[in-house]
Amino acid sequence: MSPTSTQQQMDSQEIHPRFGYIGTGDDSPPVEPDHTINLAIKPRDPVPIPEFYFEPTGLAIEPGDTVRFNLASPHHNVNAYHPAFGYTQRVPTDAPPYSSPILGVGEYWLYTFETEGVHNIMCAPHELFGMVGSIVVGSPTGPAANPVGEAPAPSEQSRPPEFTAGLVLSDPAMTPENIADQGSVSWTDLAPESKRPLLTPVQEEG
Ligand SMILES: [Cu+2]
Repeated sequence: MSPTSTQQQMDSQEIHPRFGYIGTGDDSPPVEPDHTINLAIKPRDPVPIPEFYFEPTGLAIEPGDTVRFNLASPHHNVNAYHPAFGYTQRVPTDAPPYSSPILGVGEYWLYTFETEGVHNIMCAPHELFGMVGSIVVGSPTGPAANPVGEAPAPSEQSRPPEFTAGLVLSDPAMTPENIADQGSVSWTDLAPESKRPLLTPVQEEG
């Protein structure tokens, strides 16, 4: 029985346009990355919900550049804001619905951004806590150049970045123009109000 083309592609040493490339610390990647983004967690006492974030949170790159997403802490993924996943279109309209699996500490994911324009990405487990990022590929254009909550309009099948995800992507430092100007925007460049958790844990009854 021959494997499916998807399996062949996932087994190969290529960076797949939908599935990227999953690596571990001691392998040799198929492509040397041009940029690195860390997937991080930082406690914030006394609030029980830590900060979940991409570092840098905003990054300007060129079409064809490869980004290495490093797992500095466990249980994250990288996911495009794509209608195929039920989100409003916040990657260029001709970008594939790309995503990584949930990864563990010591693993990394490589992705080559071929499509020019603004790519809003998120970590699916931690999106609503604000773990989102914006990668400006070549030019600050496309659907994600629109402010969160404006066009493209959500539908019944798609939702915009909500809760802290919406705050982070609306921070003044995270405009596509600022990311393009600065080249890189750190999580520490964002206002504290943009990081505040809007979801709270269930209180245990005494
Ligand atoms: Cu995460």
